[in-house]
Amino acid sequence: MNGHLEGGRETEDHVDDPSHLSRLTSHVSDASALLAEARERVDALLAAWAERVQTIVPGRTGEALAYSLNTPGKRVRAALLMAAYRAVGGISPAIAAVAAAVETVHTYSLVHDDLPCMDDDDLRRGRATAHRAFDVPTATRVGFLLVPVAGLVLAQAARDLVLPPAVLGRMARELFEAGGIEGMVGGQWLDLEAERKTLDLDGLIAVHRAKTGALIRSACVLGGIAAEAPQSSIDALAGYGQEVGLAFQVADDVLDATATSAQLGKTAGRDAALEKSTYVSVLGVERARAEAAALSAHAIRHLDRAGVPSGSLGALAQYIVNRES
Ligand code: GRG
Repeated sequence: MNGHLEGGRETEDHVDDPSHLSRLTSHVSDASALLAEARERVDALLAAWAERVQTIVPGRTGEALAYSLNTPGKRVRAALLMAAYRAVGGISPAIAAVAAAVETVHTYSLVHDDLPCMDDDDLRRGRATAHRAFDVPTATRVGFLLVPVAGLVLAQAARDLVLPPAVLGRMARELFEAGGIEGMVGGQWLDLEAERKTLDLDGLIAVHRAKTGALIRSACVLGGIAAEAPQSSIDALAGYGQEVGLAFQVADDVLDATATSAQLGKTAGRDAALEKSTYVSVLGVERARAEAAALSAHAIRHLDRAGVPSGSLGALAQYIVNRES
């Protein structure tokens, strides 16, 4: 090997060498392989955390925590994070632990989103929602407890990656700001307030970017921070993440209107039932699909402009808008 490692990251001369890159990423060069890898690694890590949290939180709440952590998701955020890390030269397999922290925050948001005081849903990831499998107070506690669990998962990830404390601090700030009032929580708040109101496209974009986009963008940025990439590459990942984050929610709006509950593993048609403004209600299905595709193409341009290899991230951007669940 000609290059050398800096904090688990390969130097730029290696990143720019296409033959080296293809060796590094050949096994994950398409979206389905990346997602399968992310699922395998992250599910194993979360299963270990599920066992561990049950020794700290006993009884029914511990069981419900384990149930939520072990409920299988697509792990799109994890795949994006791992692909972003590799795109800027990261090579450690321990990056999956950072992805597990993001998926833990995502899982908390789904547990709370499904509660009767929010979207009130019975089905999630093909299984009963946490408050249906257990009860509302237990599921409420589970959601809150998953936030500090995410902090523990992230701290362990930084140790596994042998990252300095300042990098852990930067990652923690990135993740919890994205998950907070200026990101996911704020977006959900706007979304709840918008029920039974008609939003225009700008209003809708503001909700989607915060509610769904912020955590997806953050997953991409975290890949860059964990690789200790230059700021210009992290900015490109942020631009990419912002576009695919919005595209993800536009595709979600389309799927909610066009797919079945069996296909989605969650109740289809929920947006119409809750009288929510969505890309489909504002633009119709076909224009919403076209908008998602345009956002995905635009996302890749952020990477190309900064010279960040866009193979795997490009494949994921396409998957995000073409997915069937
Ligand atoms: C206190 C106001 C307040 C909010 C708490 C509940 C909450 C925080 C935020 C909800 C955010 C949310 C549910 C956004 C929707 C994101 C979305 C499209 C989820 C579906 O993602 P997938 O398809 O799910 O990746 P899987 O199951 O595959 O992981």
